[in-house]
Amino acid sequence: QEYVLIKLKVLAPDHGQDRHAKMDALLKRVENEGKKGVFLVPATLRPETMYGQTNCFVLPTGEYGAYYIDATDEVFIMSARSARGLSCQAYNAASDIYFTKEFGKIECLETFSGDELLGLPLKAPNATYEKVYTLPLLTISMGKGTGVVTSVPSDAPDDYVALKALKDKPDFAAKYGITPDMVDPFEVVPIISIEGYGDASAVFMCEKLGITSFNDKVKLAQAKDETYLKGFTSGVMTVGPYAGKKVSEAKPLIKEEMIAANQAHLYFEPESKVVSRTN
Ligand code: ZZB
Repeated sequence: QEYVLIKLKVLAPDHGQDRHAKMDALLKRVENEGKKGVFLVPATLRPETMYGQTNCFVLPTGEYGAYYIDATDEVFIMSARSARGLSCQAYNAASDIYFTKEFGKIECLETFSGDELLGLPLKAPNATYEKVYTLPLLTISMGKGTGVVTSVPSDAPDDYVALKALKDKPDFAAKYGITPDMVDPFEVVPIISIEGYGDASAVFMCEKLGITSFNDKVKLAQAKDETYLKGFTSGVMTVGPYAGKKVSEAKPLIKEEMIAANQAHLYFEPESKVVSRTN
């Protein structure tokens, strides 16, 4: 499975939350050492949807690490499992450069619980919003991708349901230290138009199937499958430099551009069956 790692830059925590002490210290250390920044690195199959990002998700009880990437002189926040995977992969196959100096070895500078990453401000590449926040998502699998997920509620039904729950239930959000200003300003951004589904297919499908929560598992899976398929086969971009182009044509172009701009990298992992056996 080929994923695209998207680099969301961690900005200085701006809510005075005690749980951000470790991140504050890491950001200072990275700055003092002249390294190029700390990034949350969600794995996605839909790089063309990054215009619609409204937030990033982590699993509150998940375990994450801050890993030093020699190839870019940056620090990536991801699961230990995915960091190990990355340390075995080429950063640039053509020039034989690997992500880390030593094959299969990666330096962990700090560890974080998902909770310690919640409420962090981030700069997300291609996003319409200048700054987005890290929010909780309880259905994240730590055995897939990097354990970090970027949120596109216009085109991902899971993301729409999760963001809506945090907006509609301030008590639920408060339980995770999420304040209204981290969710309320972030409206769905329409980015892809699909005939018969409007310009925010995930919202359309959730409303059509009457999905109100994560308990509607079967319907959510159906909504996800249908938006995936329709988005790719008949979606047309409505934003960005490829507005008017079909998703199937724009996707590889946007992917290559993001990689060339150092906003994204390729990340490979074994097919899911193998992943679940080894985890
Ligand atoms: C942005 C995005 C925009 C995504 C969209 C989907 C959609 P798959 O097919 O099951 O491999 N994801 C990535 N890692 C995880 C994880 N550890 N736990 C839960 N979800 C994860 O799914 C890959 C997609 O699932 C990824 O692509 C990511 O969300 C999420 F408009 O990134 B995606 C209809 C889906 N649309």
